Amino acid sequence: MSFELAPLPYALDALEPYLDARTMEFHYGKHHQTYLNNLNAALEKHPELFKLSIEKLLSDLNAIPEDIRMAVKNNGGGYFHHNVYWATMSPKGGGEAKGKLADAINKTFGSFAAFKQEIEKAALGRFGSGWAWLSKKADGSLLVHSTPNQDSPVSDGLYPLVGVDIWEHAYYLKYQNRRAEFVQNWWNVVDWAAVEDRFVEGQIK
Ligand code: MN3
Repeated sequence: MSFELAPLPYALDALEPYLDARTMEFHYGKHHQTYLNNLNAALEKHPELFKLSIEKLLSDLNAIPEDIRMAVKNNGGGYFHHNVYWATMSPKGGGEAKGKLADAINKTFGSFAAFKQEIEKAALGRFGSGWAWLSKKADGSLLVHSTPNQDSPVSDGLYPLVGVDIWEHAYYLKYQNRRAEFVQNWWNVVDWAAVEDRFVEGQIK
């Protein structure tokens, strides 16, 4: 039983004009698919690992056999992070967090605007490829942070709620080098109801 590419929950052009269809076509159809293919190819060498969830695999990399550990870290991270990315965007997204998530954001960062600044600082401060995240710590509190490459929050005991992909493949076709403009536009498609569901129910399992 190998890992699979979940269908996109919307059409490739549904997040226009903020995320363009051509970028989505390559990002989902090629980049995400390749992470998945490489993850499955690595796990074929130790097929007993297919019974674990992707979060579980990434949460304890030392338990992964050494011959595939780096492949699982990189491609498993890439597979998992894009699952989260697509699932936390929507053509009806944007606006601000509500409910329990809004309460937690206000408590941690002071305001939603201050939280946005923290994410943008993390995204723009990451040299090279990676992600900027809002994650939940084991004690349920929130953290904004950045990870390089496809290093996963779950490998540090953090549960990612929402993240912005700051690999150039996520924005270069439309925004070229303008990462800040891309991040500004990404806010318009964040599905805060989906993020709140992850906050309330999400855990590594
Ligand atoms: Mn990507």
